[in-house]
Formats: sequence, structure tokens, C-alpha cells
Amino acid sequence: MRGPTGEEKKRHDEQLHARVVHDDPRLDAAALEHDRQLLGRVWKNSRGFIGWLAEVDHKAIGRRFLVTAFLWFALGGILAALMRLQLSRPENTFLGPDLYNQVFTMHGTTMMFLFAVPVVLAMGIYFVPLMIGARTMALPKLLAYSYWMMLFGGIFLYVMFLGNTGPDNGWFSYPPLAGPEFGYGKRADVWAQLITFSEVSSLTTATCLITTILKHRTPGMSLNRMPLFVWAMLIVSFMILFAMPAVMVSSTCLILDRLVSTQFFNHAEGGDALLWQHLFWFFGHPEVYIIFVPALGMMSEVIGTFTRRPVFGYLAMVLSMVSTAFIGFGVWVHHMFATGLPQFGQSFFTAASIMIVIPTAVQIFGWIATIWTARGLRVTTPFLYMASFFFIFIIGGLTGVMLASVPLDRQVHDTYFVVAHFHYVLIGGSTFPLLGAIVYWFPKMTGRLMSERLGKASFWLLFAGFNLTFFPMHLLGLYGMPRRVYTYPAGLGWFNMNLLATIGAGIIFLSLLLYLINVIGSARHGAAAGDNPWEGSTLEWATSSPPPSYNFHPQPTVASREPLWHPELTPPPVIGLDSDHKEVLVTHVLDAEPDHRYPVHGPSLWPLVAALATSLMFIWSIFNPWGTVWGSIPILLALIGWFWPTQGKKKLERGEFGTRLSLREGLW
Ligand code: HEM
Ligand SMILES: [Cu+2]
Repeated sequence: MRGPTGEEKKRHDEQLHARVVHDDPRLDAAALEHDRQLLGRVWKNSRGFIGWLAEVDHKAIGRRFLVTAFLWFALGGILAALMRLQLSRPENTFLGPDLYNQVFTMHGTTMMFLFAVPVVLAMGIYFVPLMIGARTMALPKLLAYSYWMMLFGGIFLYVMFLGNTGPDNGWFSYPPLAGPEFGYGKRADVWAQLITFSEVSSLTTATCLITTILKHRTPGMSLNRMPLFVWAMLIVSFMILFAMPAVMVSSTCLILDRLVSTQFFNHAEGGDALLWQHLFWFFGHPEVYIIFVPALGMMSEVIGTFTRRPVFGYLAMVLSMVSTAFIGFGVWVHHMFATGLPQFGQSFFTAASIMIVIPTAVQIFGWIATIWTARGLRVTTPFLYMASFFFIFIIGGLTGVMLASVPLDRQVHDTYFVVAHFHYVLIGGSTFPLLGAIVYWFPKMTGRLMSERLGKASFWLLFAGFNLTFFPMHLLGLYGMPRRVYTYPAGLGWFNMNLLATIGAGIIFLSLLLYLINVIGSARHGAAAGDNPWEGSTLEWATSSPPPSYNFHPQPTVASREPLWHPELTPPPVIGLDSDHKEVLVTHVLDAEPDHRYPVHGPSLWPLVAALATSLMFIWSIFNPWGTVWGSIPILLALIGWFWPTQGKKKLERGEFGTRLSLREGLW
């Protein structure tokens, strides 16, 4: 994978240096300023309400994705608070059993499908193009479509919930409970169709990310010079492509069973309820890595910056993320140990589940080595969030290893031990790093720094509140309290721990409120950040904060992994891209050598129209099978509009290139 690194690459870069004329007239201050003005006009964000609807800029979409995902997080959090209130004392009647079922299902579904995955994708959408020195994201219209699908899916779920049709079979919706026999009304269908919404959204974003990372990296950024966060997003995007279809297919089969009496999951008619569990968890386990791997990338970026040294063992870090992704597809049966599978299968999946500790340990030791050899460690708020990973995620990881052993799993299956375990891994392994990463990148997004004092206060509150909420759940599980029960009798010894957990949830609420106040206050009055407030090493810090709509001009190129720490190695920037229309540079997959220029389209209303048409079809088809047929017609029309050839735009073909500029010499 290292390709022609080392000496060879250095020589190659030096040759390029040698050939390039630094004093190209296109690089003097006046010419650059003139170009920037042109670019500002060509790439400007559209104005007005219609303009807002038609926006395709990756930074605008990334911000929207982020804000919307946090909106769902707030709703999911309110539901969690309701559950904690209900469970704070025995025989409470605040939420009845039916509502409680809906609330925990909505909570889990919201957090997994509408918050945890969209929010990491949002970070990728905003930062990947900046980190690889690109003017924009590939396939911008598809990206906008992805956002609308996520938004409409969430609205659909919550409207149904408010109409007392919220799903109530848990976030994994097992048949036969969710099947036609026991799943009354439209509840299970609402869940199943939300899955389709959110997976369409994730799949399209993953496509955009993969294309961007493989084809838009700035010259010089060979695969082995990519920032670790970009690696993480590339790996996660491939995981999404392989994992999500399994759950889309199975949730569609569930709808078919319920709507037109197919028998996919009905044992009596030759189907198999366990088929659901296999398909769901073939997606479901990779899903937690889809949530977790981007956090690994964020950890590496933040730790590298605040220790002022490159993260230890780049190659090992990349390979361990890749192997986490691979092994993550081979462990799904550990969610099914209680179904009575053959012993050999159980042993195999125990071994595989324990094996996945190895790549994670490689990561953790890599970071420890980085911190150990820091060149001036700075304990800032983002660093604290990352450091807490070592405590929280490792506890979650250790209970995970415990759960991988079948005898223990049988004991605590479906108890609060499991609830404690997965909140430690999910919140410790993704939400903490995410909150830290937002503090870290906030100055880039807004031009202002967040308050360190408020930041540290809300961090410590969250840390305390989190442990107070979830640590007692381990004990509750060991004492035998099952998950998904709306109440419990007095006298079982469960009251104290439950009360503690509820108090902890109150503290979490306060800490998040403080975080929000910090975000809003700092966005208005925070200290001005400058381009690179933390002295980071990667390209997103090379442009202004917030970045202009075209990201960079001139587009920087790189000759090392930490371009901003090695100014002496900085090769000359890209020149030769047109400034009078939207255009990006496409480069080669492995070594990012310049290949050709490509026109970019948008803004456009078609993504919105297509998303509305798709939503109509999705919702219609859970009520009437013909909805699939008639509902496809508006989608077809929207796609015709989307792909209608546009006239008057310059189309640059590869063949034209030589005449316009000489690729090798002109671009560098
Ligand atoms: C913010 C603080 C949070 C609190 C206080 C909280 C609380 C809870 C509680 C009490 C349950 C168990 C309900 C039951 O079994 O009766 C639960 C379930 C769950 N939570 Fe959370 N949670 C929080 C955040 C999160 C986050 C951030 C995620 C995901 C990223 C998450 C994912 C889940 C899932 C998947 C379930 C399982 C739902 C099911 O059983 O179907 N939670 N949560
Ligand atoms: Cu798993």
C-alpha cells in the first residue's frame, strides 16, 4: 500500500519542484485577487429561500446535516429522559407500557439511524474536501439529495410517532413480534420504512465520499499521505456500501410479509424468523463500527495536533482501521447466542468477536505512544474529550469481551448489563470524540473559538453524568433487571441504582445544555480564531476560517503527510483551473497525479424534487402495494429533470486538454 514512497517519492517531488516556475504570472498577488473575486462570484452560495432549497455546496450541506442530526439527538435525548423519569422509582405510572415500548424504540432508532450515522457523515461532508485540498465534493447534487432523504425520513418517523403510530418493537424490530401476526397497525412498517429512508441517505453520501476521496485529492496527496480522518471516512463509506443493503432488503421483506402476505419470516410457511436476525445483525454489527471508525479518525487528528507530532505508526493505524472494518463483518452472530445455534458456530463467533480487540488495541497503543512522545502536550477541551475515550470506551470494550463469551452472555442477555455495555461503547466510542471534534473544528466552521472555560465545565459534567447514569446499569443487569421493561416492583433492590441513573441523566442534560450555550455564544462572541488556531498540520487549516465557497485559491498541493508542519516541502500550488466557471481537478486514485478538469453543476432544485418523489413512493408503499408502481412515476420524472443535459456550460473532455494547458507543467 505504501507504493513508491520514501526516496523515490521524494525525488519525484523534487523533480516537480525543479520543473515548476514559482513566479508564474498567475500567482502574483493581483492575479490571485482577481481570480478570487471571479471564483467568489461563480461559486457563491445561492440566496433567498429558493436558493437555500437548491444549495449543493458541501459546507452548507454538511452544516445542515450536522444541525439536523443534533436536532434528532435532542429528540432522542428527550425520549431517554422520559424513560429515566419513568424508571426512577418502582411502580411508576408516568409512562404506560404501550408508550414505553414506543419510547425506547424511538430512542434507539433515532440515536442509531438519525443521529449517530448522519452526524459522522456530516463531519466527513464538511471536512473531507477541505482536508484533501479539493474545491468541492464530487456529485454535489447527490449529496443534497442525501440530506433531504435524511430530513424527510426523520420527519416521517416523528409525525407518525405523534400520531400514535410510533414503532414499538425495539430498534431491531424482530419478527414474529414485528410480523403480521403480532405487530398491529402500521407501527412496524413505519420503522421498516424509516430504515429505507436513512439507508438511501447513507448510501448516497457514502458514494459521494468515496468518489471525492479517490478522485479529488490534490496533487501530491497519494493514498499514503491522506490524513487519518480521511482514511476513516473512506473505510466507513465502503462499510456502508456493504452493510446497509442487508437491512434494506430485510426491512423490505418485512413490509412485504405484512402487506402482501409473503412468508419470509414465518416459520409455519417455510420462512424463518432467524433469517431476520442474521440479515439485521449482518448490518447491525458493522453499523456500530460505522459509528465508531470515524471517531478513530477524529481521535487521531486531535491527538496529533495537541501533541504536536504525527500520530505514531501511520501504517499500523490505517491497517488496523481496515481490519476492524473487515472483522466487523464476521462477528454478527454474537447478538444471537441466545437463539440456540450449533456449538461450533458459537465458538467461531466468540473467537472472532474477541479477535477484534487486536486492531482496536493497536490504535490505542498508537495514541498512547503519540501522547508519550508529545512535543509539548496541550490539554485543551478537544483533547479532554479524546482522552476520556481511553476510560469510557475501554470499559465498554471490556464488557464487550465479556459478552462475547457465551455462558456469560446467556446470563445477562437482554438485561441492563447489555444496555450499560452498548452505551459505553456508543457514547464513549463515538459521542465523546464527536463532541471533542466539534470543539476542535468549530473555529474552522465559524471563524471563532469556543470558550475553553465553558467547554471544560461541560466536559467534566458530561463525564460525571455519563458514568453516574450508565455505570449502575452494569450492576442492575447483574442483579437481573431486564431491559425494555416499563417498570419494576419495589423490593427487588433495583430502586437505588435506578435513581442514581436518573440523577446522572439529569447531569448529562445540564452538560449538553452548557455545550449548546457554548456553541451559540461562541458563534456570536467567541474570540477570533484565524486560519490555524491550534497549529494543525492538515490542509483544512490552510484556508481561511470559515472557508470561502470555493475552499482554496490557489489550490495547495502537498509533499508530506503534515503539509502545514513542513512549509519547506510545500510544492507550488495548482494553477490552470478556470476561475470563470465551476470546475474541479480530477486526479489519479493511488498517487493523486493530475488527470483532467471537470465541470461542477448546481445549485439545483432537482435533488429536492427527487427526494420528495422518493418519499412519496416510500410512504405510499407501506399502505398500498401499488404505491410502489404509481409512486415510481414521479421519481422517474424527477430523474429525467435531474439528468436533462444542460446547455451553455463548458464541457471539458479529456481530449481537449492538451490544447488548453499542458497537464504536467501547466498545473503545477
Ligand atoms: C444521552 C443520554 C442517553 C440516555 C440517558 C439513554 C438511556 C437509555 C435507556 C434508559 C435505554 C433502555 C431502555 C430500556 O431498555 O428499557 C436506552 C436504550 C438504547 N439507547 Fe440510549 N440513552 C442515551 C443516549 C444514547 C445514544 C447517544 C445512543 C446511540 C448512539 C443510544 C442508543 C440506544 C439504543 C440502540 C438503545 C436500545 C433501544 C432498544 O432496546 O431497542 N442511546 N437508552
Ligand atoms: Cu455486535
